[in-house]
Amino acid sequence: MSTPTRLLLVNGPNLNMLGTREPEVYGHDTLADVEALVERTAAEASYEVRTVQSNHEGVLIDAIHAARDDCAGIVINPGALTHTSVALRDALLAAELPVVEVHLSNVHRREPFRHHSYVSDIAEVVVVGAGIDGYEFGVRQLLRVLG
Ligand code: DHK
Repeated sequence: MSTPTRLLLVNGPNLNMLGTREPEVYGHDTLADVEALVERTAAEASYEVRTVQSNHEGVLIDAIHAARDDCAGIVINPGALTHTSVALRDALLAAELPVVEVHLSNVHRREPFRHHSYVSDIAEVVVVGAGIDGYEFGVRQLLRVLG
């Protein structure tokens, strides 16, 4: 089977609130802005994007499992699940796809509980603190990894 020309963009809990949620931390751009930016960036390389945002861990896990069959890689901001979820980590491992982890804020400059990620050591690239631009960079890095 040929490699699919589709990426999965995963946004975790509370990221549906982008634009209104703590704008001093997460900025003024909305989730729709993030998704449009990712779609535009991927389209430059003729990749399409499937997007999922959920406040429910199982929905994200199901989407990651499904990506195994028809996506080439995953860009993920797991939100707070970054710091808590072995289940999400295991789903990413099960998908056997390259992963780029993105955080809008610089998690290392924030509370200590945000310093550990269950995803970073299984990600190809980790981008933190670049705001919405981090997603664009993350897509470009995923495309580089995919060759
Ligand atoms: C987003 C969240 O929702 C937080 O729980 C993480 C991350 C940081 C971000 O910076 O995008 O700790």
